[in-house]
Amino acid sequence: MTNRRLSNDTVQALPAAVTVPAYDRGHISPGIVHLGVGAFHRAHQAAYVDDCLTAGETDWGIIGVSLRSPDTRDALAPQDGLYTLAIRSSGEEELRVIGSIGSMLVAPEDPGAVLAALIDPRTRMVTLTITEKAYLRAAGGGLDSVHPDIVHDLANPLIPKTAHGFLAEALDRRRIAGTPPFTVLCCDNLPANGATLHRLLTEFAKLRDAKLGATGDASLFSHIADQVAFPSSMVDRIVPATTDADRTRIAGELGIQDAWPVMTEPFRQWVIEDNFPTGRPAWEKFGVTMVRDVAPYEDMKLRLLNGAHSGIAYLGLLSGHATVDRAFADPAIRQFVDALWEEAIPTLPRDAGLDTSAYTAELAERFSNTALAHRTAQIANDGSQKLPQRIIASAVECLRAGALPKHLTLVIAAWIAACEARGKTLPESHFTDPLDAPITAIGDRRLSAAETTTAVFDLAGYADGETGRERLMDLTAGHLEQLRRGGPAAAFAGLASE
Ligand code: CS2
Repeated sequence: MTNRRLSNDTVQALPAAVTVPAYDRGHISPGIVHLGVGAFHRAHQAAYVDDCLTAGETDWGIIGVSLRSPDTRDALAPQDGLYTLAIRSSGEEELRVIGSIGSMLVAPEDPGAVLAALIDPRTRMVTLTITEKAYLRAAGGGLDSVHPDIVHDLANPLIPKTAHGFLAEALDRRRIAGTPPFTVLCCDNLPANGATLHRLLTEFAKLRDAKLGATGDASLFSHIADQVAFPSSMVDRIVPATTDADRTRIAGELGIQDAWPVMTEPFRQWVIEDNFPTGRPAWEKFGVTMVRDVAPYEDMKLRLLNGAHSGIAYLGLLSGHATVDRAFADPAIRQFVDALWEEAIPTLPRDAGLDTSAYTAELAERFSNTALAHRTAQIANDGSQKLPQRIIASAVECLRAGALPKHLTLVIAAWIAACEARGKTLPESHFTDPLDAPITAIGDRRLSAAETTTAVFDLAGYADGETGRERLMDLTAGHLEQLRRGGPAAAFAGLASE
């Protein structure tokens, strides 16, 4: 196998079956700075933007920023930012080289360069996929103002570490320079993600104003509260982590090396609130749905897709299934997911025109895609940050409506049981969570199922202030007891006998 790498020089000589950028990359100017240039972004937004660049919208190139690790930049910089997107369905693979990421920056190496890109007047939009935990929400949902990185960024505004610190400093400098603010488009799996980020950033700006003594016209808080657009969006595409076997297979197909190809499914969806005062690409030409209100789509996706995903991940791990398709082919898990959907669907808005049966039928097909090998351990990461919007929210509403969220609460119990299984029946650190230290400390106390559940709910702030909280903890504790006694089989049997 050749050692030649994918790059601007080699891309035109790829086999004809591989789709390559059909535009002159030298004539693209950057209009978007993206924070969190991981695999999901490269399979989703970067592909939609690539469509727009192909259609001649040349001023929407992407500058990709990693807030933490240099890995993506190290893999893609020698490739001029090019990478292969492998679109896989059971039995077929389509390869497409994406050219929309023009350059990449690694924030910890050079925060000044990231700020320079953000304040460049050509940057009209900042998009984010930084994962749930990087929004640094405290258990109650507000900004975790005592988080060391927030404390750092308030003390050192010129060398920020967090997305909040970068956005605040850049918006302030643009305000002072008289440059219109960029639009901030959140693309993470959070409910009302634009409004949530807007709220967190205004909280950050308030603390920053207080520290800098900025009041009146100099207040960043008022500027962000009144002048900056934060459209919400629902993003969807399943993106399993790339393996070495994928790299070898793709190199074989291309005839040259690609250090970091991205794997994905044929399905893609993006629903965006149409609020872009500084302009946007004509995404709607490529299947993006531009709407006034994203909330119903977001809730449907978070509660049906992601909620089921978390259930499949934890129950799958406890049942010995390494991938989503294998877990979903297990009749007991399949039946569980159907029942979970039945519980969650009535919590969705009825008047928004959502077709939940078509949606769940399509999800069942997507979860059955054997070519993806989407690992249950990948989805299991960061459960404490994911369950509130995927499971707890629907469980609370289900109770409010007088129904019993038996299946939803089993997902919470399965998460706790999967955490307890690490280092025992599951490998140590098989998945991780920002609350790992306190979760492990709770496990080490060998408490009863009820005591453990209460300690975990308190720690993660689940259903805080909700009248149904005790009931949710009771249901969860009952499931946890069964899981500890006899694994998923006992928990499923318990559900059936109620
Ligand atoms: C998954 C999501 O890892 C996870 O938690 O549930 O990444 C999921 O694959 C995407 O949201 C699909 O759009």
